[in-house]
Amino acid sequence: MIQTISTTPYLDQKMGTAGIRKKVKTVMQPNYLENFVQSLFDSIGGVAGQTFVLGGDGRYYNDIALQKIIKMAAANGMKKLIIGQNGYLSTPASSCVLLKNHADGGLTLSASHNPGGVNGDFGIKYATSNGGQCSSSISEKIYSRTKEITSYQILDIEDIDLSYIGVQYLEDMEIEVIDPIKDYLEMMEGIFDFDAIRKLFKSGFSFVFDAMNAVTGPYGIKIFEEVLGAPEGSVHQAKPLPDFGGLHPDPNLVYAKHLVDLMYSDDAPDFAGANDGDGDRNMILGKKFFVSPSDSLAILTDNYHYIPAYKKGIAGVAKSAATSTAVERVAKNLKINYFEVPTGWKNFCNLMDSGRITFCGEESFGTSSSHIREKDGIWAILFWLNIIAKTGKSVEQITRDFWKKYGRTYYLRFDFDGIDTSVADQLMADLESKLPSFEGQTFDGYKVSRAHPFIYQDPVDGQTTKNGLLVYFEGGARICFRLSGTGTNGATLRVYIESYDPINFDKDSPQELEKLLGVAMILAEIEKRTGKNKPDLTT
Ligand code: G16
Repeated sequence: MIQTISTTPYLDQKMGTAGIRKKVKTVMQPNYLENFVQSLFDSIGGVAGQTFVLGGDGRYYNDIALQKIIKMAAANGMKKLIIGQNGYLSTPASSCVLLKNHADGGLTLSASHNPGGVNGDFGIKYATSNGGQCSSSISEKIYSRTKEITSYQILDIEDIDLSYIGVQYLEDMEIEVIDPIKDYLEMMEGIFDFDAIRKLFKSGFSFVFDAMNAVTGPYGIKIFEEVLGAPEGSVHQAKPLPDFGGLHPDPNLVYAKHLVDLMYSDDAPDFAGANDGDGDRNMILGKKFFVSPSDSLAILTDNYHYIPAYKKGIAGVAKSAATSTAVERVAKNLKINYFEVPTGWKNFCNLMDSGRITFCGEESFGTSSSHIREKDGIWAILFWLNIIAKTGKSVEQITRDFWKKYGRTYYLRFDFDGIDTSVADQLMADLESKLPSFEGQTFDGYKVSRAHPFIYQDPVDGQTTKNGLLVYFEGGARICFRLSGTGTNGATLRVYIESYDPINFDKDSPQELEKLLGVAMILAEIEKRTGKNKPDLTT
């Protein structure tokens, strides 16, 4: 039944910040998916005798892709595939299952927060045996292979039924269909004080979890409603849909506006959390209050002692360079390790594997710890609930206490979307060459103290990565410029801006950062080069 099918390469199968992401219609081209999967298998020396975890966020085309991958895995001699029932596994649950089973690798079919449906995006995240996404050197190898592939192997058989939990065999390959929630729930029970959170809900604490019609809906119902006792109906948009019900499943102030509107209304519950398509991102809101992701990382770190699993201490914390510096002040105060890494969760993994850090997070609504090697949306919400249950304070009080202790970092990210790739590349190259000349100059009242590219040397494998350009100003303000690695429509220029105020915590962030945005536009000549006089998206 094994067929060897001849194919010709596609030249655009390069992985970005987190796996490969393409328009669904691109992936539907003949042999497109098969070429990528076979190239992946080939470039890691084949998968004969290996065990992989397979799942996804249920987006459009996942059902077809799952079947193709199962048949290719068997044809390539894989020993075992562990698959989430009906093909569902959130990205954090996938990492959890991979680690628990000591699997060799994992494939999560997701384009994360990108929209779904036939006109949306499809993606594959590839994790290695440490539970985290593969390093850039492995993705480069896969990319090289995609450019020379001539054939792939696949079984010519009927589709496999993934609706029953249990074991079945395909040729010599074992397929274990698992409950996608069970292992993940057990892990969360081992980290947090579930009894304290149960009491909190019992006391009438009102709560909404918005799953954005994506994969964590069933996880939310099980964990928050059934196990922790949040009232039925607390989980909104709980049914995973292939097109996310038309939503852009990215939990931020723009794409989760419905939730923000609820939280700023007079009917707002005490707490709201939201996740993205594959459940690795999170947004935290209190009554008429939004917690910026950079602050959230810093607040969780400062409050680690409320969580049973971290009570004995944490080794350190890391953030991406683009993320605000709020957590740096916490690390200094707690006297724990502190690292800044390039954007991309994979860059935290060596630090976790080597015991250098326990927590990590990014401005792009991602926070997690070394319990897995991915960011974890539900983990972050449980962490907040656990702090609230222990302190009896609201989201706003906890955040204000934090600002009082450390000062407030005003922070926003401004995106300029759909730029011609060559224009964006040239903009970054020219900006980089001009950076040294900015030092000492004053722009609209902001004096540049230093300006340089962000270059990271991984302390474990010694690999050097350049990612983004940084401009620091006297007084603690900072601008970071970088190009996104997750888009599917031209280039997105991301401009991350922060300022620091040790005393005044009630300024409006857009107003506070307006002048610095103007400075960023001048430094990078954004309008002249892109024709855009304002960002397309502010988060
Ligand atoms: C991925 C990565 C994150 C990164 C984010 C945005 O998240 O895992 O590390 O911060 O993309 O990356 P970029 O700025 O390059 O678009 P996700 O949730 O999309 O997997």
